[in-house]
Amino acid sequence: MAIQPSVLILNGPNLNLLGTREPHVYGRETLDDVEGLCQDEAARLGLDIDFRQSNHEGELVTWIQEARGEHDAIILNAGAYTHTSIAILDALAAVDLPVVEVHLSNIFRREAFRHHSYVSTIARGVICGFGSHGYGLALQAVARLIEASGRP
Ligand code: CA2
Repeated sequence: MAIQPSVLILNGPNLNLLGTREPHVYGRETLDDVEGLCQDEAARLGLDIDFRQSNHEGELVTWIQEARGEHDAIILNAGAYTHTSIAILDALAAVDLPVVEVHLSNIFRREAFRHHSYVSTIARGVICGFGSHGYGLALQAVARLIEASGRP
C-alpha cells in the first residue's frame, strides 16, 4: 500500500491557551479540539498529519528544518511570530516545501501591527478569519498542492 503524504501542522506561541481566554477573538475550541478536527479532515483527504505547538521561536525553526524529507507540506499558524520572525521565514525558505499560512482571526480587521506577515511572503496561500475551520480549509489546500506536485 502506498504511503500517504504527510503534513506538518505547526502552532506558535500562546495557541496552547485556546479555549481558555478571549473566546470572542479565538473561539471556544481548545487546541486539542483543533487537532481532532485536523485528524478527521486529514483522514478524509488521505493525509497523515503531525500536529505540534511551541511557545519557543527556536523550537519552531528546528521543527521546520527537520520537515525536509519527512513531510510533504507545512501548515503554519506562527501566532505573534508571524509578524516578527525573520528566523522562521528563513527556515521556511530553506526547507523548500509548500507552506499554507493559517490564522484563526482575520488579522486585517485587527491592529495595524498584525497586518504584516513575514510568513505570507513565502506562503503559497493564506487563510484567516474562519476560526478552527481554517485548518480544515488549509488541509484541503495542501492536498491539492501535493497532488499537483505529482507526488506518487
Ligand atoms: O489569529 C490567529 O490565529 C493569530 O495567529 C493568533 C495570535 C496572534 O498574535 C496573531 O496576530 C493572530 C495569538 C495567539 C494567542 O492565542 C490565544 C488564545 C487564547 C487566549 C489567549 C491567546
